[in-house]
Amino acid sequence: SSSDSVVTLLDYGAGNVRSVRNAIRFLGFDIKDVQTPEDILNANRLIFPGVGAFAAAMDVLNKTGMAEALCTYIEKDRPFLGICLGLQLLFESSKENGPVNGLGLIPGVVGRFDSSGGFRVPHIGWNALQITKDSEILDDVGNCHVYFVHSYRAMPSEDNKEWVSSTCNYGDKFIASIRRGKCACSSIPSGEEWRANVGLSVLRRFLYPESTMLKKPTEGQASQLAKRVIACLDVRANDKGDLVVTKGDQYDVRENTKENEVRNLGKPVEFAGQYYKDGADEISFLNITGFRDFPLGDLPMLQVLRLTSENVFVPLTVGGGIRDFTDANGRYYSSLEVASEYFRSGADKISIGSDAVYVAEEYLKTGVKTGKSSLEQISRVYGNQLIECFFCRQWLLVLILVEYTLIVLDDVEFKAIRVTNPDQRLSASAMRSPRFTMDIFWLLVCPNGEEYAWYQCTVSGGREGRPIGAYELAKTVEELGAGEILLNCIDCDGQGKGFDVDLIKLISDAVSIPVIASSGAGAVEHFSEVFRKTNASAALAAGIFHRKEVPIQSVKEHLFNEGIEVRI
Ligand code: 1PR
Repeated sequence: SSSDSVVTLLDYGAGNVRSVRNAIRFLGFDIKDVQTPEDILNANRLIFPGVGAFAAAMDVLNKTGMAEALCTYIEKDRPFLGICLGLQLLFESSKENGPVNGLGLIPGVVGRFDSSGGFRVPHIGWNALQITKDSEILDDVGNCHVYFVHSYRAMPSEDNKEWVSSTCNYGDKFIASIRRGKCACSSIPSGEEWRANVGLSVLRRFLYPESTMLKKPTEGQASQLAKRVIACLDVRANDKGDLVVTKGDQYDVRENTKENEVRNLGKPVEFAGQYYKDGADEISFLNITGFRDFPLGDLPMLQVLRLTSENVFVPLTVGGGIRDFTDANGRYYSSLEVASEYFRSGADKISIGSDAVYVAEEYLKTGVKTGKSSLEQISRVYGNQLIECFFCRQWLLVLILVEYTLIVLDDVEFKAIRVTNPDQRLSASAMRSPRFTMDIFWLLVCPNGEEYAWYQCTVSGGREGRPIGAYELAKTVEELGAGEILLNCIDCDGQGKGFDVDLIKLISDAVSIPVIASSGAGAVEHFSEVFRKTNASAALAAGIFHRKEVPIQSVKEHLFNEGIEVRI
């Protein structure tokens, strides 16, 4: 292909930049991967999707001589699009595991968000941009929500203001993108924007400089971090071995028929594609038999991820079976290897359920961080205690400075356990629940007048209760490196009577990382209720969408009309 239809891509292999490649090809360009510093110097247009730890990236760039070539290329004002870390590395240094020197082209130091103001770190979700100077490639993005996942950011200053083209507010007003001459660093909002041309328009504007603005975004559409509405797809093999979307009723996924077959709602890739089009802010796959199968052997699941990630451009979470594993041949696979395969297949976040409970129990027993647990292994590579991580999948986000925080979701299930007095509780989460005491159901099932409930963690898809409570688990996994908590409540799962607001409030008040409310959504009002009564950052639902009772857009319109910030 002529050099004019080639994009030189600097992908130094720190992670999956699949969506960048998909987008470049979608816009009609071929890709030439950088192999040597000369490839950088000879590029007609260079895109640098930065994924990975600041220090590790700089180490690769310095060792290969690419750091010097990059500086020369940018100083010659050649067309350059830095994405995420590709932007961050241009600054003087980063405090991530640092200080670590960057390329030093932009004055400023990248530092960690200050969570003291009650802002949950990592900053996850769809937030608003403030365009601060003319930057054609962002023309279609102003006033739109774009997705952020990060714990670090750089701040505008007198020394770097000539570079800054947009900012975003999250406690701090941080730099969201920069531009000088032909050097534009931002990330393109991916996800639905690709299809709705916002994300693609940014890349299109970079690759086709003579192109014009697609559409002026609606003024005032976005003002702050939006609450997220997440669609969840429980998947498992049915009795014929096909990987299908199913849905439990308090985790029971079998039909009440003579055959007692696994409930089969349809094909995972099709469901995910439809929910993406319907406006889901994220999509979660939960491989509900993963706890007993070997994920890396579950090729259909990996294939579902690969196919889905080609057409769904909102964050994809996958959970099920992520733990250390030894296969039938005695081959050992670490949880890091299992998670990495999910990432390479297209996942953006992973969710650890059962193993997180065992890990937390062990830590509570010994008080020792061995560094060998699934949470520690994975968060060390993709996110550490300070949650600096590199996101596996390159999110073309409108911004960013920051490390992507691999969100090691902790996906735990709880059952409410009734006790007659707090002394029986195994958990600080035992609580007098006005809802329970007022609940006729409670009185019927608790003839002995129990007044307290604690939330017991379960594993293996709710099949086994463990001697650890919700409160302890949440605090422990946050300490071990989880970046977000997906909170399932078996009692409410599939009931359609609303989220367990008591549980969600207990947990979202207990941790400083984002919490996703899950289980029980049955009406649009349940979403506004959980956001009003708890500090949940997102609400996840399955049955209400699968049963086509309420479209995702109706939930968002309801939230919007209730004055709750959502991405429309
Ligand atoms: O334990 O790390 O292998 O992960 C297994 C994952 O699969 C965990 O996230 C576990 O919660 C989930 N899981 C296991 N068994 C089931 C089951 O249903 N038999 N499903 C299961 C979890 C819950 C979702 C959703 C809400 C929404 N399904 O459907 O989280 O409950 O439901 P609703 O809106 O319909 O009420 P591991």
